[in-house]
Amino acid sequence: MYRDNYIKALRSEMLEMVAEQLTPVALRYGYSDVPLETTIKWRPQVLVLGSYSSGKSTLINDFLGLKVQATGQAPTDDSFTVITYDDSLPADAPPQVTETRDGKYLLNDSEYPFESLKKHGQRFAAHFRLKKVNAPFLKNLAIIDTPGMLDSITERDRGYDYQEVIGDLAQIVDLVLVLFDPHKAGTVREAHTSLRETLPSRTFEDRVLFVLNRIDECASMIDLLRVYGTLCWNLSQITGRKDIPMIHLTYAQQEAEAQKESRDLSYLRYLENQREELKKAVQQAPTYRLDNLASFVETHGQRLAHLLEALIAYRKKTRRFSAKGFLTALVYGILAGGGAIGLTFVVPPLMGTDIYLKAAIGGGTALLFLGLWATFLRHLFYKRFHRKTIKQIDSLTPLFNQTRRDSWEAVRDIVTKHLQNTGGRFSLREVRREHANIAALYQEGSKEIREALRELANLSEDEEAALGLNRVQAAIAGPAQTPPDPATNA
Ligand SMILES: Nc1nc2c(ncn2[C@@H]2O[C@H](COP(=O)(O)OP(=O)(O)OP(=O)(O)O)[C@@H](O)[C@H]2O)c(=O)[nH]1
Ligand SMILES: [Mg+2]
Repeated sequence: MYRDNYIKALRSEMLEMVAEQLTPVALRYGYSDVPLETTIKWRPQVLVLGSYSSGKSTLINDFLGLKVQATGQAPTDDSFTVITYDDSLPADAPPQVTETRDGKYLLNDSEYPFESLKKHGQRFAAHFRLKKVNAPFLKNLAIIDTPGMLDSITERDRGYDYQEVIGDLAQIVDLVLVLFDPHKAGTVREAHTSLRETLPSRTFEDRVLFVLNRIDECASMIDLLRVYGTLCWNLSQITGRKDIPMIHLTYAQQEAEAQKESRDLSYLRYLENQREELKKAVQQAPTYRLDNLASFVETHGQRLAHLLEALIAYRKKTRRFSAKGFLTALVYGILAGGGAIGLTFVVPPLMGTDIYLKAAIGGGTALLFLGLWATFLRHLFYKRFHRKTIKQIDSLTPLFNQTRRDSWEAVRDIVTKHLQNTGGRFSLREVRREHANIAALYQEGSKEIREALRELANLSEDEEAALGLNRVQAAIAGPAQTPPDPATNA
């Protein structure tokens, strides 16, 4: 109970952090159209991916203890189904589907985190739905069943971009199960690529569980080893890593039972069906959610800080440019004045004038030149400078490592747009203040959150409740010191 409360409190503190500190800045600069917390405020979610007929729906039905999803040998289900808990029935009511809602409702109700998927259009909306079930398995999480992956030629007939939808969902959810089956161990490549592109690389490996399902359909132990080997090889090609991620080996007990008579399944004796283990891992989704939230704060904090840093760098550059421009104008003004005085000594009608008039002519010419610069030339040069800086926008920020390059990639166009829209005129003080807040949040705040999460994993329940929360509350109360202005490095 302590643990649950602790997780809940930690979660709401982090949401508050996002809503109060990141969202206002994200909305102001066009970093996001909707409040950032929209996608993370709902319950923890698990996304189930895999090729068609790999047993996704059967596995989900097993978890729920109820046949909620249709199953079948051919590609059976071409919809995304969010399955969530309904607590409106008495605790002893038998598990059942209590409500079904269509995609339109789901995409337009701000209670759910799916508003950002509206962009995938009508065809997608027609293949998206929600089911409420009173199965205890769903008490702390929702699970999303997906249409099976087909080969890429058939994919094009769907009428919406399947890879994009998977990518967007993967960003919202906390845990992704990728199911393979012995017949089609190689076809998940495309989904995996889009996952890799959309999940922050740091948490990618932790948030994906690989499952080799339907292992009861292998002809023998040797056949299973062959399939397992192929899958490992494919995964290492996809992840670019030599170490093999953990692969859960599972099968549906009832399906295996049904085949017992007709086939020799004796090799299964040597294998543990890891379904229960997988179920337990899936039920850890609320903990993954905390980790996901911490990454969310870090990633968006870092990107927003980078955005503001570039704006500060722009203003500093402008200031240097203006100072240089003024000095140059001054020098030219003095030269023009000097030139005018020189002329009074050689141009006949002025040759006889006294020294005061000569000085007045020189001073007047210098002032005239400065006036011309202030009213006309300065703006002309500034416009040129502004256009050139926007063209060479990368010069506003040092990109010394991959993280910097990634975050710049995410905000580069937003910075350009902001500079274009404002003509480079915005309050430097305001941007500096926002930058200091956000940099402190992602440097200090997220460190504290990570520490609290580590302690959550290590401590006994009582201690967790007492110590961890204090840490997080301290983190949220604000950082101890204002971080240095990173634009000085620029
Ligand atoms: N032998 C065996 N059959 C299975 C297993 N899991 C599922 N099946 C069967 O395989 C077929 C496909 O299962 P589904 O659960 O519908 O697969 P799916 O991944 O949801 O398929 P789509 O929704 O069409 O993408 C069904 O006929 C299931 O009964 C398993 O572990 N072993
Ligand atoms: Mg299915």
